[in-house]
Amino acid sequence: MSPYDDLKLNVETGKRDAVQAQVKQALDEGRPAQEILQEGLVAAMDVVGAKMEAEEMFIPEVLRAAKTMEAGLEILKPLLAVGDMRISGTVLVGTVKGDLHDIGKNLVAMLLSSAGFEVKDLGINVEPATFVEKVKETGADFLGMSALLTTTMPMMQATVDALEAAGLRQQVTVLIGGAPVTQAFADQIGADGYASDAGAAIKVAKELGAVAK
Ligand code: B1M
Repeated sequence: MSPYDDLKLNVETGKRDAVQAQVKQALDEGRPAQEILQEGLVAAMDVVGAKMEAEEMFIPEVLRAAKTMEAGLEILKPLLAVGDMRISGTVLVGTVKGDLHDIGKNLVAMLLSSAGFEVKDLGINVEPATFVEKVKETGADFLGMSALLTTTMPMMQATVDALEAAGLRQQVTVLIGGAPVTQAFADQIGADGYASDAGAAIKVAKELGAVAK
């Protein structure tokens, strides 16, 4: 029994108003925004994922749950900001080609932005060539790629290779993440960093930023 059981069920079943009210209530009770995010909203999506895998939930219901989760996240957003120190660094973020999942990527973008990075979000289903073009165009310091499907992870490798072929690999620090992505995979494809969640993404970007050009 967790204090977030009701909230999780309401995310799962798409009860937007109830979710927003419960998030507000949890904040009023003094619960930390990070806890509400992880143990409530993100945990609900893990239940949804398990049900999706077991074919107990289907795409329209999963989408509804995702939108409901985002409605809860809207309320937490201002409280998840992690500081106002400006850091010199531009980060391009995007979900790789073939992949439409963007909740995690949006969360990473939001927290990086609140940590002081200048973030440019390229959206979902981003081709390796588009990542390369945008790195060239913006001179970004970091490229952050997200993948939620094992079948789209190879697009991260394709993007790293395309950066190499364009002679841009040394100019940009590549950071990757997403549920199926691991440090071992990051090492394998020659990415500079891996982060398991949005909080870790900031930490890794700051560490890598300190050693970048
Ligand atoms: Co999708 N889906 N989905 N789905 N979906 C998963 C990923 C899945 C694990 C569900 C399951 O079967 N258990 C499974 C993947 C299996 C696999 O590849 N091993 C799956 C599948 C199979 C599919 C489809 C193929 C289903 C189908 O059509 N038959 C299809 C593919 C569509 C496509 O992309 N081409 C599909 C579709 C969808 C929806 C569109 C319905 C919807 C996405 C809506 C949207 O994003 N706007 C959806 C959803 C919601 C999910 C689950 C349930 C939840 C994902 C989520 O938003 N989590 C997911 C199951 C799960 O992950 N538990 C599932 C919450 C979010 C905050 O976490 O995205 O992990 P996450 O992000 C985290 C970290 O990973 C990390 O930080 C984030 C915040 O802490 N992170 C980074 C992410 N990116 C990062 C980048 C970084 C650093 C860290 O650096 C740059």
